[in-house]
Amino acid sequence: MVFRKLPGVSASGMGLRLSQKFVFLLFLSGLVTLCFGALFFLPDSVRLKRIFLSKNENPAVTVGSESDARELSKKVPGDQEHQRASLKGAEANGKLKVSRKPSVTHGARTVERSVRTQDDWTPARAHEPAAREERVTSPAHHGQQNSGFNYETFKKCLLKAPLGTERGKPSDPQTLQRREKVKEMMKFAWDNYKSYAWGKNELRPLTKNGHIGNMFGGLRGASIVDSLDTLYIMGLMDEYEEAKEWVQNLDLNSNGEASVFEVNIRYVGGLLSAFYLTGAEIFKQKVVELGEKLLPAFNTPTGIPRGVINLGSSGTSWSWGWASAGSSILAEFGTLHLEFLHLSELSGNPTFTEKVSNIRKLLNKIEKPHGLYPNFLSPVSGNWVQHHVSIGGLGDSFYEYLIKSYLMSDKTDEEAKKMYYSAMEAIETNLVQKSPGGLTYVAEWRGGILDHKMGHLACFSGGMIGIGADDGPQEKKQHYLDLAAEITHTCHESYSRTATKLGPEAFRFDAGAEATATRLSDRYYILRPEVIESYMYMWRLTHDPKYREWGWEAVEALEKHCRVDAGFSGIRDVYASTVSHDNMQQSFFLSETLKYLYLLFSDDDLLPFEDWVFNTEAHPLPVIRKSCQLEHNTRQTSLE
Ligand code: DMJ
Repeated sequence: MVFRKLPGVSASGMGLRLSQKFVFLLFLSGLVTLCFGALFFLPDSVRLKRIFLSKNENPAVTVGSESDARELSKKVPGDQEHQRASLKGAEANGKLKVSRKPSVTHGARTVERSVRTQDDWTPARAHEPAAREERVTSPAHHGQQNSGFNYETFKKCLLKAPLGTERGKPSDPQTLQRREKVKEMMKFAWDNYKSYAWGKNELRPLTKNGHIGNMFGGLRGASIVDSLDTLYIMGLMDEYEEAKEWVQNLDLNSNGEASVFEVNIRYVGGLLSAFYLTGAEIFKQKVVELGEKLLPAFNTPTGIPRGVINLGSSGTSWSWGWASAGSSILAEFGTLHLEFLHLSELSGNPTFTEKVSNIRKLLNKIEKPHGLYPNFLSPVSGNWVQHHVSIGGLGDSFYEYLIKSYLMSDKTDEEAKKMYYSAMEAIETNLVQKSPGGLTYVAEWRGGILDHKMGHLACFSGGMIGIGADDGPQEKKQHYLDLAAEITHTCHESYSRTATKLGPEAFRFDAGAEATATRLSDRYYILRPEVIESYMYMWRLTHDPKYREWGWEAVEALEKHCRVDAGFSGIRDVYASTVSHDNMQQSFFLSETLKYLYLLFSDDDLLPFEDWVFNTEAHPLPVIRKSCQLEHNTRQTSLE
């Protein structure tokens, strides 16, 4: 049929003019676009999205803002650790939303044996009957590639015995007594966890029960895995055996939503350390299996992992709902390098290394405002999402892992070294400040505007700058040591200016404040380690006795204010002499706070820095000496 066009008359015969028809069509198409678009913008469109989008499609970026997260996290101070500066891992009791976005697609240097050779190792261990070392049996676990990793070779490539001559026993009686006290605290914390919360993630010491939370995606026993190496180095061998026994049945087939970062630093880090210290095959099997479950989080257009993953078979991953515009967090995706290199080492699977090398490559390439690394990056576009920079929460361990990657590579990873020292330059130029009272602090940066605040989390930086002092420009060595000492001093001030002698979550340097919390919401202390961590590093680097004294002040304060009938608890207000407890014994108290205190009161040969770097949860990981391992393997092959 042919329609004859009459001027001004609709061809359809509906009485509409051509222009009217055009407007009508325009309206219709607008309506359709609007309805379809609404699926993506309505706050709870998740289920619909799941219907309309396949897992391989890349949805629009998520919504959520940093300030939302801050507000929400303020409501749950000190309850759950996920959190850098109260923002990190902010599912806070399940109150923060996770944006359910389906994942998109997902030198060889000659080793100098300067101090003690490997041959000295065995006699050293003979003094330590308690430190049982377990033989590696089968080379490869089902489902794992044959890595060629050999535990005996690994040990030969260490420069010193991991536990020292006498497990780091200090010679002077007072230090020894203090160390014994710390060990007693660990046993007390452990025994209570065992009695009231066994198999749960943390102990609630007031109500005497366990806490599971939703940070680890259905994984259990965070306190057990986090404690393995602390128990072992303290010589609490019965307790270590109980923990190891439990790990035999650690169920990795959980289906929940986990923080990639938290699972990595606590579980992967804890299992790796336990394996390297003991050689027990079970830890290696578990850690490689768990590492593989984290891999789908990297299936994004850029390879920058998302923050949350379903550990079940779907491997779906999401961005945190609170992170700006579906972004990933610098301190989260920047804190995988050490563990992932070791996962490749143990499994023989290069994928782990490739994933983190790719993150490094992107960060190296991308333009940095004033040389600084903002905290939020889109895993879709690979661009910064906003310009908040911090060496505390959201940024912190990214910088830590740069210098530690260099150290862990036997000082061969030049790229990490370069990135670390340039970042330090930018931080010094833009963030490091001196208060009117003469305290050095590291402020935060919000698109060029300084926020004169330092979080407890940022206090790890004293130690980090200290260990990095040696390998930077030689003319800056003393400068970095001084800066490290000044920051550690400021962090100590934040403790000594409170009624409890424990430090607040954040302290400020404005409106007349000098290292004190001005907001009620910043006054809590959740058994965090960062200040003590810096004491430990500064002690090893300088042997200035003040660091041990400061550590002892912290022990006394913990005993007085945090120890309760059934464990240790965080407190809600460090400025109140009558404390109110938060009823949570965080797993990092066992893995970090008590371990750093124990090391502070030990000789330097317990986990010597020449051989070990600590991951951000204080799990020691050995320096990888490729050339040494190669040399031994070649020798071995030629003997066969
Ligand atoms: C720990 O889980 C780690 O140190 C992490 O890097 C920061 N937060 C806690 C301790 O405060």
